[in-house]
Amino acid sequence: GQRGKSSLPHARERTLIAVKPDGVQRRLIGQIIQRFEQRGFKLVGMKMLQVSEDLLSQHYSELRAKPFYPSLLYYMTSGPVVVMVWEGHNVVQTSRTMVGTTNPTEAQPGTVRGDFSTHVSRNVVHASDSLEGAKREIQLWFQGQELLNWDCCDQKSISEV
Ligand code: IDP
Repeated sequence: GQRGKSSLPHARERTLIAVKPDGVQRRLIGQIIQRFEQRGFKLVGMKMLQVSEDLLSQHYSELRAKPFYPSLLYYMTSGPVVVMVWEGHNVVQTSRTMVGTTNPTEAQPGTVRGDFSTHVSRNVVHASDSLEGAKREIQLWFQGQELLNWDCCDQKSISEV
């Protein structure tokens, strides 16, 4: 019957969202979680941690040559971050839209960055930018057993898959 369809890959798409140290300092964790919950995504993993330089250098390996890389490392290790995995239909792309452009100067009001930030060096939140990136980042930040497969009681009202 229809029940088996809940395991279709696109309904199970996952992405990594992190509240960066500035977001934690500014007490924005709750508001950011609320946006993903109310959109209809499912939280399948979450933790607060002080990030190591080693993990960050892997997370931002593509940015190593950038002039802002040292200050990015300093900022991201300046305090705790809250890292989460969210699941749902098209969650990678939809999350990027919800988070807004990298540079808050261009971010639309209504997006996290457009509502809560003004400068690219303190843009509050991270969201994976592709399916492959999400897969890589989730494996980097989480152990398999830290991610939960659970059924949301309202799933059938949120998506037909
Ligand atoms: P993204 O976070 O929107 O995916 P990336 O280009 O992957 O954007 O950059 C990663 C992070 O590096 C940004 O979110 C921001 O915190 C920081 N960053 C990017 N460009 C600059 C810059 O020009 N100055 C300072 N920090 C930057």
